[in-house]
Amino acid sequence: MTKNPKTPQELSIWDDAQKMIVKAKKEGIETVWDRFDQQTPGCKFCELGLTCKNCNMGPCRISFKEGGKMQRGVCGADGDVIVARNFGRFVAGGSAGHSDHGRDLIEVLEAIVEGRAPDYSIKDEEKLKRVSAELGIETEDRSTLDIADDLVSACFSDFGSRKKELGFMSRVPEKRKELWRNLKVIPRGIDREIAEMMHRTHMGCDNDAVSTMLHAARTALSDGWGGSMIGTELSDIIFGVPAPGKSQVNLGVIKKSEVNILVHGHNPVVSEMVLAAARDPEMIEKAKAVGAEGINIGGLCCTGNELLSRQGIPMAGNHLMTELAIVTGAVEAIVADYQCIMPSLVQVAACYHTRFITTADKAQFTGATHVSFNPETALDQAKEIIQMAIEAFEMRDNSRVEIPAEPVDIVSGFSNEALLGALGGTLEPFLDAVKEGSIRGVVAIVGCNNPKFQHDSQNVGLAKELIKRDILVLATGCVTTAAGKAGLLVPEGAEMAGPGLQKVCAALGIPPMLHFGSCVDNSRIIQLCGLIANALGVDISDLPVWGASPEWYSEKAVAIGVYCVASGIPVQIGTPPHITGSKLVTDLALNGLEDVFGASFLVEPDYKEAAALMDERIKQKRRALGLPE
Ligand code: XCC
Ligand code: SF4
Repeated sequence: MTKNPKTPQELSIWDDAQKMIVKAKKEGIETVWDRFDQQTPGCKFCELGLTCKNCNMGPCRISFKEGGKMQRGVCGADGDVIVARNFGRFVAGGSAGHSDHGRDLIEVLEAIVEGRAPDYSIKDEEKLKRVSAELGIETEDRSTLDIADDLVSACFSDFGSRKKELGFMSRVPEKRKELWRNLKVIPRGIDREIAEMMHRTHMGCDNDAVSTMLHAARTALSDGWGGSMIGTELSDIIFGVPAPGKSQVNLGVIKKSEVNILVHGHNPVVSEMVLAAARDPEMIEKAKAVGAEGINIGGLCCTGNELLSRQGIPMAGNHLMTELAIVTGAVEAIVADYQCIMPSLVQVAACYHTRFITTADKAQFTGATHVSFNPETALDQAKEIIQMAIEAFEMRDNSRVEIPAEPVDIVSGFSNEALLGALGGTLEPFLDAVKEGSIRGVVAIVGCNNPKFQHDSQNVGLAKELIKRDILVLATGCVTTAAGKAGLLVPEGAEMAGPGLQKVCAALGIPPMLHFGSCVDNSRIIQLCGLIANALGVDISDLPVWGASPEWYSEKAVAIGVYCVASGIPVQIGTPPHITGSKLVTDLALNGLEDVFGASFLVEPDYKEAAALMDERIKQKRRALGLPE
């Protein structure tokens, strides 16, 4: 039963989504929007962050007694402490997700070094050497595997407790590092900061909201400049550095005549191998033998972004499109690794011939087919998965197939290396464009969808508002598909940009919005900010840059937001996290952090307002740098 029925047009800005929402309804399939409606309104106490279940004297919930006095939990914790503890654990959850993903890449590199992963290799030796040298590893006259062996050790040791500072602190401008040292938030060990957050938020430990919030910053920094950065760099070393190339987006990338397999999740270790197996002539023959014209791999969410940026495979959809992709009736298999995979996909897949296949032992779904993916047997297991999809193709009910759109072209696969390449090997032309004002600033729009908003309305709306103002926009994560569908990821998209950005795009042949990869790849963007700050001899907080996540939903998105702010990059978000029950914590997030880190959060649900406020700050920053507004 729907309490507040909305039209498909109100739920998503996209035609392909709207058509599939109608089809789902007709076929009696429940979607994220139905469940969102059932769950609304959410619990007020939880929304404010004023509930605590951290011990068994509770659960407790805090409200204001008459006279405005704040109640306390059974242990005596007040609302500020409870909100900060909840937020701290939220950030720890997100940091753990990105960082554990990073660790999985180290394990694959280790297996390559030890000769246990015959299906993987080191694709980019040059990057291996470059990154290793940055981490202080000797690279002269040494074999690739010896260097890689040391890199494995260096990365693993960033997860532990033996270091005073993470390896990639070498990429952080000196001024920023000094600030972190003084505040005691310089990240020491990735697992350590996460574990310490769990410790601090146990009953009777860190009972000062500001102190907990500062550790939230340290935890998030260990993600951005640690776990995520390791994830990105090792993925580049193993699978190659992204370079610009053409691809396509929307549900139209699903092909009626082919065996369609959608990879979903985050870790390229699985999806890269599924792609390799799908390209195997023997598997293609098998697909043809059951009447298909071929095997088509499409991406969902961030593992899709990983494959898109390195291999140019098309994106079927972002977070809120994942159920709807199955509703096309033409998906033979969803191959999932971990994170952001709605449990409901098992039920939606069961309404069709679609096989829902999980691959990570740490992300199993009741009702799914589980293939315990192991780097040592990866290609064979990937072929086994393809085989299941081929068998499913024979069960497809073609009378239920509806592919609702023609795909839209995009250019994707930017990276710092690719950007520098496009600029002729130096940042100078880019800095010149910023100095003269043809690029007035840079905003990274990252992250998710959330049914609290009309799907992708904010992601696309904000991007368009910004490029109009000659602000270059970078996209990562689920924003990518939105940007692509809106025509913003092709050079012709520059028609929607202001005159300055238009000129730059024409000169370089680039789109006004650059796809920078998956969400762990936001580490590329903070690294780039560090490079620019160093080139200008300033701190990151002096730059005319922003992060934004208008439709964010996940713990990981908040971890990204916090590491950006702590790195000196202000962040716009469309909805607040569950902190508004504490005035102290909310004020800190919106204003106080400005004095601590030189950046803070802006909560603004209206993209036009958000763009105007962001522009205002970009002007201020330009003025302070002595640049024309
Ligand atoms: Fe998840 Fe990364 Fe958000 Fe998309 S953008 S909904 S976190 S898949 Ni990262
Ligand atoms: Fe309640 Fe304190 Fe226990 Fe939380 S830690 S549940 S506030 S008694």
